[in-house]
Amino acid sequence: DANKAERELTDGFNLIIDALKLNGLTTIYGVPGIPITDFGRMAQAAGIRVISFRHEQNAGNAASIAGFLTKKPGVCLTVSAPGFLNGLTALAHATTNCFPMILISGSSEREIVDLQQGDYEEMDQLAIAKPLCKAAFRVLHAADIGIGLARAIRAAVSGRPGGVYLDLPAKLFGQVMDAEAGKKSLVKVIDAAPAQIPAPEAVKRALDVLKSAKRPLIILGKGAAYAQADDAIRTFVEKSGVAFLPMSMAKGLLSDTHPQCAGAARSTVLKDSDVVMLIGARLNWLLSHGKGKTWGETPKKFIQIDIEPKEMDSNVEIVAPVVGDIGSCVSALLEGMGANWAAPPSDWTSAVAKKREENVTKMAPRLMNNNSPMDYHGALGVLRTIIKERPDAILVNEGANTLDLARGVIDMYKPRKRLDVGTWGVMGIGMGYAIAAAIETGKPVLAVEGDSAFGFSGMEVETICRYKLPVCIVIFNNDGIYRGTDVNSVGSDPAPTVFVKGSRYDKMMEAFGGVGVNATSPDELKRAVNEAMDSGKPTLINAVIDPAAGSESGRIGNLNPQSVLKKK
Ligand code: OXT
Ligand code: ADP
Ligand code: MG
Repeated sequence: DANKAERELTDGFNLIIDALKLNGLTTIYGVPGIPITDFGRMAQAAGIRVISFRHEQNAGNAASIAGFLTKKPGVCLTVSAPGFLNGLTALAHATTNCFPMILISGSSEREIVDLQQGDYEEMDQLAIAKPLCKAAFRVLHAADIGIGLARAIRAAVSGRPGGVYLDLPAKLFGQVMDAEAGKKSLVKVIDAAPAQIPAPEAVKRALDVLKSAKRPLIILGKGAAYAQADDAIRTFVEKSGVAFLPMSMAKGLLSDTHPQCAGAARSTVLKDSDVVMLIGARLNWLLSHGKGKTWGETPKKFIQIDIEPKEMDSNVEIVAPVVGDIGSCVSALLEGMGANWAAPPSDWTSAVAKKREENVTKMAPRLMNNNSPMDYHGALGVLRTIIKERPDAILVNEGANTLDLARGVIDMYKPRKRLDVGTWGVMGIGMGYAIAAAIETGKPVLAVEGDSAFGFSGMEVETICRYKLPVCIVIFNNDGIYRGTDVNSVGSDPAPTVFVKGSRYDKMMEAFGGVGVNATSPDELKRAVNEAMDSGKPTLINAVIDPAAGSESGRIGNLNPQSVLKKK
């Protein structure tokens, strides 16, 4: 009757799996080891997709972007102390970027950790995670697993989304309880991210300010992309007739080729606009905090739509705050506009269009060169056409010059297709994002990577090959960070910004059975990328870029502190 007894019992392992499945969390990104190895095996056997990485930071980045793409928390699973800390960077990054994610980490025995008696991988993980994420919870009893996960899910996706830490001590996994009681203890979260309806007065105030504008501008941020209110946003922007500026990850929410898109007239619209409506974008460093030279002399009135009330007035006065979820807010605005909304003055819209055409025309010839070694524009011109022909593909992008120039050159046509370094400008998101994008969407992924940027997550090419993912990585190899030309004037060590010259990253891919290509001209690059996108085979293209082509820190060199004492 041992069998009968077993049938009537459940344990921590099974309850965690059941709780995840009950809530539709069917993919786990992680790295196995004590105390979670068996858990991963059992989860896989129970039908959960377990994607096993080479480093937790990449698994965590994958989980965070899965959250951004799906509005469900991405799940990352790590071992105690060092694995936890590796994942924690990604958790903090998710929180900073407002992506919903749950970092689940095994941990060592509380009794030993709290007395600091030197347990295996001892660390007070809950205390360390707390200041770096939106919420942190620990489950000590199997009967609380259901509630613990429910709290984690709600905390991650409701209000402003973010990262949540869930601490599961090793002992919990093996804890046994009555199966029936266990089943009853699970919680299927109802309405995890409730609609937050804006106040009618706030909507009216915003419309009044927008109506009064002579030179209005709408800025779309990645919060607007996350909201998945694509139709409402498109209708609102078109009905208003207002020029829109997409932040990097909001590109494609409306096509970059849309007649109202002011992406190619950025300086002009920031300087000369009089009313600016922010939709899911913060006035942080990426928008020069809403003041100073970038914003010109014209006095501004800001309207801001955001789910987080504390975001209002964070940098400058917001004359019309609209607090709520973007879907509800934009729908309410649309309704309030009525049937006869007047388009903005045509001198403004045509001034914006003129500036945009000037910049586009200026850039066009640079994109058509077939130089070898390549410069950024020659290589990006090719990739721009490939994305135009394959608008469903997902573009992952990191680096400095490789990032900034690709953002400007490569037009996006559909929402949530451009994934990049985000609010922190962090290197290392590349392979984690590429893997999760392929897993979550099933679409082909093109990862455009600086050679330095790639190095932060490069070992995951093995993961890409192992899971046979349709990921094509193009490394813009200019022999270094920003440029490959720096020299050390006093000794024989290389300068801190340069790498081994003439490296062949394509060989890394071949080591794991993927396709490696060395491309020295735009024509070769084009052929190789198209082949990869057609075949869906894991491919890495080493694109040889002129080491002198880049500039210091890409387009944000102004943020580097300067030494007045530096010898010339
Ligand atoms: O209007 P104007 O005339 O001004 O023109 C603008 C647009 O209107 C126009 N435009 C267009 N023209 C024509 N056609 C089209 N389609 C078009 N679209 C736009 O172009 C200009 C510019 O437009 P843009 O780009 O929109 O505007 P701007 O002014 O640049 O916008 C400002 C910003 C701030 C919003 C924007 O620049 C931005 O989003 N920047 C993000 C920058 C960022 O995050 N950078 C990454 C960090 S840099 C540094 O920190 C690096 N590190 C250190 C490090 C990091 N980050 N992380 C970790 C964990 N450790 C260390 C490292 C190590 S970068 C780096 C590696 C770099 O080396 P790599 O080898 O990887 O890369 P390479 O540089 O290639 O060697
Ligand atoms: P970007 O970097 O593209 O400018 P940010 O990350 O700075 O964008 O801003 C995103 C903003 O969107 C955050 O302030 C966040 O609170 C907000 N946000 C995220 N999701 C929603 C949503 N569903 N409804 C309303 N606001 C949201
Ligand atoms: Mg480089």
